[in-house]
Amino acid sequence: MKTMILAVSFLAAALLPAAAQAAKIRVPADFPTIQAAVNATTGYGDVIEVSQGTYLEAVSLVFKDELTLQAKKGHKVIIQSAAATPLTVSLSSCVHVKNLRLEGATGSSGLDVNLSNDVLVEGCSVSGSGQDGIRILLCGGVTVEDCTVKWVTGSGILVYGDNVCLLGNTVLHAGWNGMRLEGLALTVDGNTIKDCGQRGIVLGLSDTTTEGALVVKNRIDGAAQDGIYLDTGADSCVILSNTILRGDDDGIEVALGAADNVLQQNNVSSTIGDGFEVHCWYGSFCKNKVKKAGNDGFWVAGDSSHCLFFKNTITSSASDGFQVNGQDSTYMQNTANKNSGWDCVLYVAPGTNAFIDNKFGTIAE
Ligand SMILES: [Ca+2]
Ligand SMILES: [Ca+2]
Repeated sequence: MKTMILAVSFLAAALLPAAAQAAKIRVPADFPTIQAAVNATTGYGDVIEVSQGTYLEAVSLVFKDELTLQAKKGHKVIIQSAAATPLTVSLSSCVHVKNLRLEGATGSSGLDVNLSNDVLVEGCSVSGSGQDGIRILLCGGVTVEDCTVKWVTGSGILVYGDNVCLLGNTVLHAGWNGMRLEGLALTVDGNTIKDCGQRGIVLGLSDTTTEGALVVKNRIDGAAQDGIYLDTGADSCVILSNTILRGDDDGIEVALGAADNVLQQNNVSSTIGDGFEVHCWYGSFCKNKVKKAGNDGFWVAGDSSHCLFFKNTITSSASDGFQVNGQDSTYMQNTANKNSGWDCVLYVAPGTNAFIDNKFGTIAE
């Protein structure tokens, strides 16, 4: 037994030199600038710990593996750049960026992560950038968690990549969209988006596929356009338990060409446009609640078909509850009442849709 323990100890000792190469580098104690510290990292698992201060730099991490860049615990660390991006992570993997404030960047984005994988950005804040707040391009496996983006000219967070998670972030006063994403297996969970100049969350950048996104428990308040928008090519996404209020356009719009999406248990209230604007094919709309829509509760457009509307509740819309223009869809066990127009109005031949067991206060054909 003793021999075995010795053997294990020997093995551990043999493995130690590799681990021992990981260094802790302090800024400004060891290097005056963050970039100098980044350049000095060589091994795997290095940690750069930055002490309180404002660093006037545009820091770039290129070809780095297993590197952590973080503010010292309890220290307020600002990386400020007048025009260029304050922090860029490129061609790197296993990078952890934590508790940094990225400011300025009037000519660019606040944080760029590109051509990288396995990157975690945690507890950072971005403000003042002249383009997007955080931009993740051509990446796989990036998580942005508990970050704040505010007062940026472009979108709050822009994603073009696969397996990207946006968790518990706050976006305030983005000039364009709060979050705009395209890619496979994206997760947008528990974020707060307030007062952005365009849409709250957009799935789709171009017409290529955004497949299998999960958008859950986000709160979108005061978007100048739609709260959530599924663009053409957003397929097989799940939009679940989001809250959308005070929008200037529709609560949720699903564009023509988006297919096989599930929109369930979302709460939409006090929008200026429709609660839901539906153009899509094979959409499933279940147990959503729309209250005080400025137009229709559900405007089901003439280009939509093969959708299921099940157990949705619509009250107090300024126009109709359901305005049905689409075809070949099923309306089952929905409730609509106290809407200013008709609770349900059919502009297509009723025979193209199935109505089963709904509770509509008023109905017109
Ligand atoms: Ca719209
Ligand atoms: Ca609309």
